[in-house]
Amino acid sequence: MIHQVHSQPYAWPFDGQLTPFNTALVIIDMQTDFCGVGGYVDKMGYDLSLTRAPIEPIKKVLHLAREKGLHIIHTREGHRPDLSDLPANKKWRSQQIGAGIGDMGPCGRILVRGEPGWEIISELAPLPHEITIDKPGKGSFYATDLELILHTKQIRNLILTGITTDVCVHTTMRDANDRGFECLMLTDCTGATDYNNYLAAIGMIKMQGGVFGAVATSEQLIHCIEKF
Ligand code: C5J
Repeated sequence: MIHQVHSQPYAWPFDGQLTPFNTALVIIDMQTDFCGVGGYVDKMGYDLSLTRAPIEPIKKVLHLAREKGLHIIHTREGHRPDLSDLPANKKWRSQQIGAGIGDMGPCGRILVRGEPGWEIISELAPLPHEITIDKPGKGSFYATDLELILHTKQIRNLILTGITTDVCVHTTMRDANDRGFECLMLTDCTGATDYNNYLAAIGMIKMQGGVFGAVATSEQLIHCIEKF
């Protein structure tokens, strides 16, 4: 049976091969450091309402995805406590903007694994059987076992959500598309530190007939997977 989401610029997935077994909901970096008071994004001085906006829509999609048996994958950006996996230029850049990775902040050491700010927010906490990918970079494939897991579980379709749209979500989507995964980004389930960048990131996906995949609202996805 063919299932497709009424997405743009094409109905997703391209071939209608959408089942709970070949599809994962990927929730990227919904950590206090990116959307909580006192976290990394807050310390850099950005408006937290932009990165908090996707919390409720993701909650709704996550609830239904769990009910329908889709694969659920969470990611966390962060570094080892000894910072041995933190490139010097990333450390330098974060210090320039007043939120040095590894430095102490109101939520513990910024973007360091095991610290309170690095944890996924309680509203979207992973269940014990769900997969969590710890990544040192923006993309979810770089220096992780995500691709191995997707191939092992025969997952071909990725529904991308999380923060930030123009950085970690986009890097992951571009990388996934190059690897042959069929990607859908949910526009209300993602947010950026800059609203114009959020809009531009959505535009970039839709260009050239869907150069990195397709986009839809959570409602459009829900309408489709409710039928599973
Ligand atoms: C950033 C992310 N923006 N999760 N990380 O540094 O998008």
